[in-house]
Amino acid sequence: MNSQVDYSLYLVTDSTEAILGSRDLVDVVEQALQGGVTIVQYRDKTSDTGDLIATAKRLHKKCQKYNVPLLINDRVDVALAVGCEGVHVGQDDMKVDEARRLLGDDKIIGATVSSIEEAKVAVERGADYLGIGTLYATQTKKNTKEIIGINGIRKILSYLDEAGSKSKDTKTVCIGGVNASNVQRVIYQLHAPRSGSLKPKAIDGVAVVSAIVGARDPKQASSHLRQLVRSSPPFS
Ligand code: TZP
Ligand code: MG
Repeated sequence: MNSQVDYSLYLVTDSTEAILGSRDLVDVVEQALQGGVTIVQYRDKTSDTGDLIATAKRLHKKCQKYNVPLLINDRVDVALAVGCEGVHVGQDDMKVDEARRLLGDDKIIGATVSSIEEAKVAVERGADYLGIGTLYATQTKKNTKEIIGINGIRKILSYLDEAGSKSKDTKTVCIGGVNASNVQRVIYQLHAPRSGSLKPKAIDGVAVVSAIVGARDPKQASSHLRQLVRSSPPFS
């Protein structure tokens, strides 16, 4: 399953007034799908369970139309209720191996990691992919403590490259403050050769929230980001 998943332009949703405004999330996600996002995570920290399931079902229909996987942030129960393609768990959520027991081998399970130690544990527990961050400070997740920058992400990618086949097979995306103005520089800096250090494992995608959900034209923003990512080595 994992080998067929395209993580290159990973959309994480946000339902807050500050980013989504008064628009309908499902409309915004459909525009992003039209623009070419390759995977979607429904992230909603405030809705109650009934509303989460209702919105996730609507999102799943749209994602299926574009053959794009839908993951649910935090909530394995919601993913099970909806029958979507998987979940994304943070360090304070259900553990990856526990989620795997509930969801089975065919579903996608991703984990947020900010350090080599967290990456090691998530890989051991069977994560399909790692969301590595936070890259840059962002208004979208104000309370994030772990701003690790390009160097922090490079360290984790280098560790994964050296730590064995399971780590090598685990997919990776970076998250935090990525937008159209910096995405090509970010991708370049993550892989640029440096004297005295190993070349990190190639990243599989970039995850964005406000650069798409907060855009005036989410379709155009997605299509632009997709073109920027696709034309950057190692994606090109
Ligand atoms: N996890 C780490 S940073 C972040 C999440 C969910 C938010 C990223 O938002 P943006 O708008 O792409 O900077
Ligand atoms: Mg979480």
